[in-house]
Amino acid sequence: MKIWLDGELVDESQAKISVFDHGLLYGDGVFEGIRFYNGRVFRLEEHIRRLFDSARAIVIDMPWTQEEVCKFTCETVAANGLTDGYIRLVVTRGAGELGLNPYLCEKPSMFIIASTIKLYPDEHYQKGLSIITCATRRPAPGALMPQVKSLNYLNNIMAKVEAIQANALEAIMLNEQGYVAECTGDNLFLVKNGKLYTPLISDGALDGITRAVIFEIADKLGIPVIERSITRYDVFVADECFLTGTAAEVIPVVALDRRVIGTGKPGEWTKRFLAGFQELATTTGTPIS
Ligand code: PXG
Repeated sequence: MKIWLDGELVDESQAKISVFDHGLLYGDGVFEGIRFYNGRVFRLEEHIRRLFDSARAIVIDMPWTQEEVCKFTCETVAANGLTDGYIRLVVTRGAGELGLNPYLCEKPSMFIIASTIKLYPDEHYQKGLSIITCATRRPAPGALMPQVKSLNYLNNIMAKVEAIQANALEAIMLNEQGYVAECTGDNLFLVKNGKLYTPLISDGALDGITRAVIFEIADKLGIPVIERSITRYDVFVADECFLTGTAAEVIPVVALDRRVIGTGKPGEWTKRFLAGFQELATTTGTPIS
């Protein structure tokens, strides 16, 4: 596998980062996860824009332009001869002295991995997921900005541990007020009485690219979208529930904390969103070469 690392395509065995990199020492960095389908990168510009916004928000000066990073991303996919898969783009603060001070790091590092990812077994895309509510809370937006896709994922990983230990594949994370924020790596949607609901970004959700794609599809399907605070009650009494994310794509949820949601089967709206997503993902995007 060829990895893009600081301007060069190198063999996987040569793709190394310093133990003094603050990305590793302090989780000081940002990342993106991007999918490509049929030789086209889905929503590439949006992902790169969000990467630059994340970097800006944590005071990392990107030494490349957004156009250059788009080009590097496509080159990495092409160098690995892939047509379908997942890109992991990581920007770290770079190597520096011990101690939190990011200004002592000389320059940021960036690497791009083009590979594959699978969050949930295939069968769950047809039959739906049974998820839990976990005790691990989302950090307050004033502690860790939810829009920033940072390298601080311990919070989500502890939530994932809870899910796995409870024999579930995913967990709903609440914020400190008890409102639903999102799942460990996906945004959440509900359908109730012909309307689509999703948590506010300010309740601790990532401003997901797939979330935005769902808004577009909702517009086409003529279903109103409402962003507002959501509680577990809303999930329990919803007609339908599904999760979205670049890695997860669109996946139905049929139970929360062992309580059946709606009919207990993926709902009709959910299926329409799944189909709408697949259509866009497989027919649009930036050509790799
Ligand atoms: N919430 C969180 C916390 C995420 O990390 C999403 C929502 C979905 O956002 P997008 O923009 O992808 O629709 C994410 C997505 C990985 C990995 O290993 C990355 C994510 C999720 C799971 C795995 O690269 N990020």
